[in-house]
Amino acid sequence: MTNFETIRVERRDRVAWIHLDRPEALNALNERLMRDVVAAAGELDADDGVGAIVVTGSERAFAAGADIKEMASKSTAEMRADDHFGEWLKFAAVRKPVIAAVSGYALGGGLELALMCDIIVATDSAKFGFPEVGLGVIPGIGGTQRLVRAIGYPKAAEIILTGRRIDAEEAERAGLVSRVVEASRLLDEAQELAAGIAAKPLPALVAAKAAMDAALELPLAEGLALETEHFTALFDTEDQQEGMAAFAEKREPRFRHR
Ligand code: DAK
Repeated sequence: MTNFETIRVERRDRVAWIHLDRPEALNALNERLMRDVVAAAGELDADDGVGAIVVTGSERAFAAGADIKEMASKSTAEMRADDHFGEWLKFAAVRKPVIAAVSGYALGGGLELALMCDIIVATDSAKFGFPEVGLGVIPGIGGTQRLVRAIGYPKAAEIILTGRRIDAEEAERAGLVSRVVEASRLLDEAQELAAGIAAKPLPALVAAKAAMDAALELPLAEGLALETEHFTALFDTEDQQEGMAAFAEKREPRFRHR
């Protein structure tokens, strides 16, 4: 694994952890951090020994947004020319399940990073929001698109247009967060959740994620056709044969993730 400046990568069995590690800036997403996260996620996605990835920050901040100081003096032409955040699309395209374990602030680009993950687990101290309009801009790493798809237009509109922060309880009610846990339990709960997922056959996980992604993009008939295609293709995998044989033989399956 490459050496990184702004993150730490850790492996626990089939679960890989990406710890955002810029404490001096509350994990604000500067260009270096983006490149580190995208490179690490790419390596872990390609590693057969990894079944799920968890992204987390510190107790105080998951990530407090894109790095305001880095972009403050840029012009429209400069922002357009360096496609500053285009790389994040590669993170969103990771094939394996990704969990965001959020404590503290997940604001702006930090919330957008969490929205690129499949599941968000949060502590009761978590605070989510899009402060961008108050900075004279709008969410620009997918926030306007993914929040609307995640929780529906009216609630997303209130969050984006007011810049108001919501707490973990409100985020869970809105359907943004799948579970809220005590601060001291966050890493253990995320590990248990990720390990439970990673123990499942990898081809099925990848197919399920691809099919769910299609639900956000395609008309229903096309999505259903794509689901059928993924479902059918799994019948040539060893894990499908093992999973169904184990069921019939009333024993635990031994998946080989292929
Ligand atoms: N950027 C840079 N530095 C940040 C930062 C950020 N987003 N957030 C915090 N920091 C730094 C602070 O400046 C401070 O540094 P020093 O002054 O000590 O050097 C340090 O982290 C600790 O922060 P505070 O002293 O402010 O800590 P507090 O507990 O008092 O407040 C806070 C925590 C999270 C409420 C506050 O730091 C805050 O409001 N932070 C900014 C939150 C925010 O507005 N986030 C949205 C950023 S805009 C793009 C697409 C998308 C975007 C950009 C470009 N393109 C397509 C190109 C996205 C934009 C955003 O995310």
